[in-house]
Amino acid sequence: MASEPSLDERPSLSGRQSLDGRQNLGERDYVSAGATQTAVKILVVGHFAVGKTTFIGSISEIEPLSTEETMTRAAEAIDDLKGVRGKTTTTVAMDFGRLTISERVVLYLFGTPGQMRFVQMWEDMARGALGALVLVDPERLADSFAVIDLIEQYGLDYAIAVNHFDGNPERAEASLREALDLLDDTPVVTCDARDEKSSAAALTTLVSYLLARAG
Ligand SMILES: Nc1nc2c(ncn2[C@@H]2O[C@H](COP(=O)(O)OP(=O)(O)O)[C@@H](O)[C@H]2O)c(=O)[nH]1
Ligand SMILES: [Mg+2]
Repeated sequence: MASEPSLDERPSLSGRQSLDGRQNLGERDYVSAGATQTAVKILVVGHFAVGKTTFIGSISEIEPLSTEETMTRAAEAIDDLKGVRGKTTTTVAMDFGRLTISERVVLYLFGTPGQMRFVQMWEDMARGALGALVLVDPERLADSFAVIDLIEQYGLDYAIAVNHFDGNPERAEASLREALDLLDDTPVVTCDARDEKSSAAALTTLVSYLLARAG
């Protein structure tokens, strides 16, 4: 038996590209007959404009569901737009996507808004989640504190994905760990939320960590 295909070797799907170039993947593209699949719920969390919608959009094998709305003036007063590049929409509820990472494991991704006014949503979102990927903008680290507090409050294991925005200097992992007060074994990866492979690598790191912890 061949080993499981890596993310780079996913079956090519000639003729199945949709108009926007997104591949319309169906379960049969990945799953052999009789394979038992495990659905894993993963939260993709982070503060406003950290890249959650971008991340799920780049990686989802189904057309991601995203509830973006053009920001109203009212929301502008609430969401902190300082230092946020060209952002004209905000997620009013959540993003949803799916990623098959092996024949047996399918991730269901729930992008969960970090704005404090959505806190009541976390109760539902956290239920049944195996863990969370916390997207962090190294230039706005303080904005991640509340999100990490929430994740810890709900007892979810997590990994940090530092979303690398162009032009920003790399921040040394040690200083980032210290600033975010992370445990030694909490994984920290760098990613570009616009890039499918980079986002997939971040999720794979998280899932390996979660599965190792689940024993
Ligand atoms: N340069 C760069 N821009 C990004 C990256 N990720 C997201 N963006 C942009 O940052 C803005 C906020 O991203 P969005 O996904 O809407 O953030 P959300 O509020 O967390 O869902 C958008 O204009 C994105 O195009 C990234 O990795 N690099
Ligand atoms: Mg969003």
